[in-house]
Amino acid sequence: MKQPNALDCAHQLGLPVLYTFRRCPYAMRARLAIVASGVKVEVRELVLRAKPAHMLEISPKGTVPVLWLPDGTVIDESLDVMHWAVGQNFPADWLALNAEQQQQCDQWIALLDGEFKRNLDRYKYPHRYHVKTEAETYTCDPLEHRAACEKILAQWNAVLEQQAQQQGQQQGSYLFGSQPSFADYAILPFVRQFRIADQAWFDTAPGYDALKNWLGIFLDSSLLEQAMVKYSPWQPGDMPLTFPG
Ligand SMILES: N[C@@H](CCC(=O)N[C@@H](CS)C(=O)NCC(=O)O)C(=O)O
Repeated sequence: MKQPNALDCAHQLGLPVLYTFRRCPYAMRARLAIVASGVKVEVRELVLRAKPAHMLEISPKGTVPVLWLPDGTVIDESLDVMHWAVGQNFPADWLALNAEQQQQCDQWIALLDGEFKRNLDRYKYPHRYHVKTEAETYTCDPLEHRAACEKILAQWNAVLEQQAQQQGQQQGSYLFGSQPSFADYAILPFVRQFRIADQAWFDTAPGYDALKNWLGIFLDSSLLEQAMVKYSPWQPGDMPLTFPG
């Protein structure tokens, strides 16, 4: 077998290197911002059970996404990668948030990355989580965690409904109006995951029309299509690939 050497992992295209995993919602939000900003990176797809040694060397916490800039800077939090991308070239069709909207955006993202994600994981993979009481230990109840996610989704549904009413239209509403923003693309990959956990239930659940409309537009978007292009897992020495391609 060919042994990797440092050069096999180096920046070969003069572009930032993005370690990513296609299905990860954190990596997805980073890729959405990269595509929307029109910046190019060298992409290194991976599988979570076999993370490249080089990625672990530059970011020992071992989560994706990881962006490695040509000057050696490592950005290994998805929101920071988003901020980096839009800081390079702010997407023409995104709403630039004012201070008040930014505060709201940060609050929603904290709710999403905290309470929503915690409950989403337990809804999707109940067998991985156990509830311990003094008397017994049992697997958590996925429906309890789905209900906790729903409470949060209902808030966003109400915001989206209000935006649609203000614009006098049903189609194309985002969290801050008729234009998408950082908040929408930071949140939508996780709402997509929530739907996938039980698609038949989600698609027929009453009371989420505005949210479903918002998600539906995202799912049909060319932005998502470009962000979800498939790459084979990278190995040191592979020919470098650019993203978007
Ligand atoms: N706070 C991190 C979270 C990233 C994260 O947890 N990513 C998951 C994949 S969805 C991961 O890499 N987990 C490591 C593993 O499963 O080994 C971020 O926003 O970038």
